[in-house]
Amino acid sequence: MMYQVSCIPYMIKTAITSMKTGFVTIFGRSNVGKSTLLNSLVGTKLAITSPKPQTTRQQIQGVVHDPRGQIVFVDTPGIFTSSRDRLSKSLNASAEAALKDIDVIVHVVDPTRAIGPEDKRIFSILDKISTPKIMVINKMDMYKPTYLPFFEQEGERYNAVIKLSGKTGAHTGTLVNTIFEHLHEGQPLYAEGQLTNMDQKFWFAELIREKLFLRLHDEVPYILTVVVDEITQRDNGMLYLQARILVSSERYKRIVIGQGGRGIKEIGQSARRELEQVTAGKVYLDLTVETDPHWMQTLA
Ligand SMILES: Nc1nc2c(ncn2[C@@H]2O[C@H](COP(=O)(O)OP(=O)(O)OP(=O)(O)O)[C@@H](O)[C@H]2O)c(=O)[nH]1
Ligand SMILES: [Mg+2]
Repeated sequence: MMYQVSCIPYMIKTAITSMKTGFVTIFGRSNVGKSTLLNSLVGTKLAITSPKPQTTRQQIQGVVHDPRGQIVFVDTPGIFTSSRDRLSKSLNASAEAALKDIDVIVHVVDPTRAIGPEDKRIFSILDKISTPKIMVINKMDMYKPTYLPFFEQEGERYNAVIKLSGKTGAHTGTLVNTIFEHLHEGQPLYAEGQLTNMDQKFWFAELIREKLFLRLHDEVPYILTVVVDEITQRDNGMLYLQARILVSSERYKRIVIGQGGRGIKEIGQSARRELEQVTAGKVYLDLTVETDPHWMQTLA
């Protein structure tokens, strides 16, 4: 009798809320493909990506809506140990903060590179956390990833190890299935169909910053940021965007603008093409370069 009574509320609860929801942090060293994986999982380009390290600077949330429930993925800046500069410190702090109050941690590794000090630091951070952990061995589309066995040897630290490719999307479904095994029933975290927490100005600024990352070399991508000040839908159907590239000194301003303005012109053109693709319409981009030695203070 006692058994039956205590069982009834549980059954009612399951009938009403049959949805599993939770937050999942995508964590790892720089350049392993965290942002590429987020985009692949969500099915839209939310986060910018580049072959250069330290591309992601802020946590970005991307939502997977599924008949089983909702997974909110949190993309994070890559963990970086070789540099003690202000940007690296702020990026590491932001990444580690994203491990708090979440349901599953996805540690992404790159089997084409040897286990480095960043991976070792991550192993020791994760060993102290009891949250369910999944190691994702990414870039499995590459021919014979040399360091695969070394990462596989570390598999015991994790609840599961999944090999996939964020670039091609191969086996990302296995990752989603495994995450759902570790999530609990709960209320929806996002409205139906909403894919991210980013506002449009920040998202567009990121898309412009990606073009700067892809085109500029050495230290230049790291001394700048992009701010979008205005987005207006004009009567002629064109989307008008006013954006500023902030650089830390006059010397870098000259590099970004380039000889005869050629640099900024090319960046503007490729950014406009990308913005037209994501908005599926015509875009007018008003892009200027300004010196602001204090822009980095705006980072957390
Ligand atoms: N071949 C291959 N390349 C990939 C894959 N995933 C990512 N990449 C490439 O790896 C590079 C880094 O990708 P990102 O997604 O920017 O890496 P990240 O971990 O977010 O990097 P940070 O934000 O700098 O920490 C880019 O050149 C991607 O195209 C993959 O599955 N296969
Ligand atoms: Mg990234």
